[in-house]
Amino acid sequence: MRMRHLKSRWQKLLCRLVMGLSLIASASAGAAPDDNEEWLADVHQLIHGLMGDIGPATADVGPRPHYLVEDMDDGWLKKKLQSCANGPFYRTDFSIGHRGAAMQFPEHTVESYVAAAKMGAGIVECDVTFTKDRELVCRHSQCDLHTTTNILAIPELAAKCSQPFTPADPENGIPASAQCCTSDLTLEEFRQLKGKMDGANPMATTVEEYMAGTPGWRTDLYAQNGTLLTHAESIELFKELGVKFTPELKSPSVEMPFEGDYTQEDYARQMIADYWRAGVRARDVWPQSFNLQDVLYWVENTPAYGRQAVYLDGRYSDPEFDSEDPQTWEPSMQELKDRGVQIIAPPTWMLLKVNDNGKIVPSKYARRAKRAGLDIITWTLERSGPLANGGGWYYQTVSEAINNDGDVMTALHVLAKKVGVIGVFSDWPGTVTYYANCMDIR
Ligand SMILES: [Ca+2]
Ligand SMILES: [Ca+2]
Repeated sequence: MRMRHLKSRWQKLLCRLVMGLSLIASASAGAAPDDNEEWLADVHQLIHGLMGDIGPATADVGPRPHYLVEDMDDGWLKKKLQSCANGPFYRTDFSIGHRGAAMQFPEHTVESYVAAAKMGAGIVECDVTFTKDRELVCRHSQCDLHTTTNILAIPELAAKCSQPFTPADPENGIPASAQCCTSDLTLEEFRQLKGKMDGANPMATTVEEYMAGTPGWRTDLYAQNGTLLTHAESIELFKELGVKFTPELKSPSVEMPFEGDYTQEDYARQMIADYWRAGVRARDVWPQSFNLQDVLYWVENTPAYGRQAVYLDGRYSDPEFDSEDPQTWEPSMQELKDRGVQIIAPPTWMLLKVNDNGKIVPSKYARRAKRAGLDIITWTLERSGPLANGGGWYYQTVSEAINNDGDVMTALHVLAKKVGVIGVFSDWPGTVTYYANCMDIR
């Protein structure tokens, strides 16, 4: 039975390879069959097809970083970065693929992850959530299937959504809506979905209009067949690519314990167990969560993996929070350190401010985190589209110093050299790889 199952999957894989697609999801069932040499050989062949000869020693950063460097304001940093136009470019752990390479590839798909690795991301992210049958899968949120996949276009699966598609009612000012969660589906049902660019059109009166929500500065060019995958499959894929791992335990959208007996701790433990099972060294894994309790759970119960656990700082959602006023940070940087947190990860804007001379410099938050001995990772570069109007949410503390696309490199330079972050998530890893390679940051 197992052989027949594998054989049919292998045939599917071959068929889709011919079509130029990528197929980790279809090559494995449930937990990745890491004892199966044939499966690994298939994966290896597939990666070779998508990656060519690109390995850790070379990265293909593509044209965008060169465009950004040319667009920079004049100065020594621009000259320095121009001097690196011919490389060499290579993989670096400083460059972290946020949801893969989500600027142009549908997030959390094989295609997006491979693109990230190809652009030199040394670490790639699977955001982790769970299905109805408690299988861990890569999605940014438990309930984003209606904006990140084609679920609404598949009537029998759309029928399982927590809330079906409801068209906009312009006369009464009511936007279109839907709510489709991984926990609405079994893994088998989840596997029938294809990834698309994240977005929805709130003015839509049809499903087709609703699904067409990609911002003009992204693209649907690579979004026709996004291959979804489980967390275990992402581990096998990343192993084959030779990249490291930064899974994020996403906050459940359903009440926990789920169905009465699946607790938050079960969920946090299950994510780590996938690495044990796959034989991944703890030092290659950076588990993340916005929930401090998850981070402390790993620190206390899975200490090898807790050592590099990343506390994602979402405290900005508290209106009292001020990245220039330590009195508003609770717990304090020192308290976090004392409780065993080693790495803190705020959004880029919390680490930056503009000084009296109009220059971007480290914020008080950044300086206090360093002083407490915390390492810092930050998110997310290349998620803001054109920067002519100040860059929006990710640049909110420095918008007065941001007025052209090349300013992303200036901000990145302050994060790297003045704040001293150890890694930067980006939606287009080539940009961070180019900078890091040029500055000899490993
Ligand atoms: Ca994430
Ligand atoms: Ca500028």
